[in-house]
Amino acid sequence: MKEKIDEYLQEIDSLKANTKDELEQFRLRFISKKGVMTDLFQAFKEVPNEQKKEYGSQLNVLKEKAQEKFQELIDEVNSVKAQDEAQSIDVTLPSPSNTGSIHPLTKTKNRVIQIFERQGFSVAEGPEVEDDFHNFTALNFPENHPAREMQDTYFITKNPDTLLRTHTSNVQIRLMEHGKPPFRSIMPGRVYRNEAISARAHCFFNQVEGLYVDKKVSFKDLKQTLYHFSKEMFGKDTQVRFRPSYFPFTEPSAEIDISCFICKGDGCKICKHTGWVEIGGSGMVDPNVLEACGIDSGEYSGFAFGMGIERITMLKYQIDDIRLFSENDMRFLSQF
Ligand code: 2NM
Repeated sequence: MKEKIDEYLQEIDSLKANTKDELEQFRLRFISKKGVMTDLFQAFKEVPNEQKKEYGSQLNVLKEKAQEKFQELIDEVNSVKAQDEAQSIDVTLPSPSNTGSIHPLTKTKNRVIQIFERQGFSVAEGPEVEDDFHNFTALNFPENHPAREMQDTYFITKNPDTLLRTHTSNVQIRLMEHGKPPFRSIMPGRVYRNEAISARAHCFFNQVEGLYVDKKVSFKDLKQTLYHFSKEMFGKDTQVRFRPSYFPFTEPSAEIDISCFICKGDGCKICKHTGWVEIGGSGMVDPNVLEACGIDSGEYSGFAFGMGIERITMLKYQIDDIRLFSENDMRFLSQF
């Protein structure tokens, strides 16, 4: 009997249980009425009286050990179960909302496209690697115009007739040289200029230009189109002002200013205390440009405009550094 008790004590000591099944097996063997303890107590009845005290206390030790161990095993199995539950995926939970967002420049571009599409414009695209004719010559840039020079334009070293476009006007030229008027399109896209990178300037940025060519298109049409755009983009109370300017490809030419929607004209940092902010340039397409594309400038006239998508986005969201758009910093991007 003593041997049996020692054997069971050792067995209990070394036993482990990770599952409910193993726990139940322990219970059946050492706790339940059909287990080994009942057999032992049965055998105890046969023990001679003078040995009862010794075996009795050993049996009680074994019984207590078994019950202690059983409680330990219950706690262990429960904690394994809790861990499993914590680690497993609950498919009924709502999905986490880190699904990305639309880039602020894309947001602005999409809104600009929407506003002009509602006024009858379609969207046109063209190459970013361009030749001199489509980027400069057809746009009435004189041979020695400063914008053509190395400090502004990225030329391909092996072939200076090939360059990275400095504006999206190359798309207007390609549209006009291959098609017939009327034309009513906007051209969004990336352009390149060899400028020092700072908070306000980058060597690549995005423009949206627009072109409307038909019989009897006038400056009045230009003004109405851009009035409507400005009110849709910046709010219905927005005032628009055209300021005389110069571009090689338009005559007359005008800068487009809108009333400052931050301070409503009172003066602030954004509008440098003038009450007005510049959003782009515009003008009537120079007859030389129409003729370079094979369009009769006696029969047709047109207006064109251009705006910086970064500039509009920076105004709209009050972003003070153009470099943020191309740094892919999630702390910036996730705000949109
Ligand atoms: C601007 C400002 C004014 C413009 C003109 C033309 C074209 F091809 F029709 F001559 N395209 N884009 C234009 C006019 C662009 O950007 C500030």
